Amino acid sequence: MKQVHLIDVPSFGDDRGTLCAFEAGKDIPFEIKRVYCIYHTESGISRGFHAHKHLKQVVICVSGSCRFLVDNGKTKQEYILDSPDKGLAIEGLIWREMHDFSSDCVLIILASEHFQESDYIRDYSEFKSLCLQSKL
Ligand code: T46
Repeated sequence: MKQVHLIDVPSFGDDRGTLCAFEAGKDIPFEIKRVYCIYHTESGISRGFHAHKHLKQVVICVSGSCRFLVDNGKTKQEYILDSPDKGLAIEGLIWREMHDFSSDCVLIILASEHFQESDYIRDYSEFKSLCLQSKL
C-alpha cells in the first residue's frame, strides 16, 4: 500500500539503556505541526475508525504494543507496533483502526496539521465513496 510505510531509525543501546531519534526533514516526510499521545487505553478497547482528508502522520509506539489496521478502500493491512524505533507513516485517504492495546501502550503521533475535526471522515461508507471518486 503506497500511502503507508514503516520508517526504521537506528537505536543506540548501551549499559545505560537505549536511545533512538526521528529527525524532522530527514525521517519524517512532512513539517511537524502537532504532537499528541494516546495512552491508558484499556484492553478490549479499540480506537480510530476514521480516515483523514489531508493529514499526514507518523505513529510511534514508545511503550507496549498495539495492532494498527490501515485500509485504502481496496486492501487492508495490519501492523504490530511494539518498538520506539519504528514509525508508521500514513498519508492520503486511509481508514485506520487501532486494536489490542497492551495496558502499558503509549503511542506518540507526529502530525502535519493542527487539529481540525473537519479533516476527519468518520463514516465508513462516506470513506468508500470518496475512495471511488478519487480513482475516477
Ligand atoms: C488518528 C489516530 C491514530 C483533540 O482535541 N486534538 C487532537 O490533536 C486530537 C488527535 C484529538 N482531539 C480530540 C478529539 C476527540 O474529542 O480528542 C478526542 C479523541 O480523539 P479521537 O476520538 O479522534 O481519537 P482516536 O484515538 O480515535 O484517533 C486519534 C486521532 O484523532 C486520529 O487523527 O489518526 O488517533
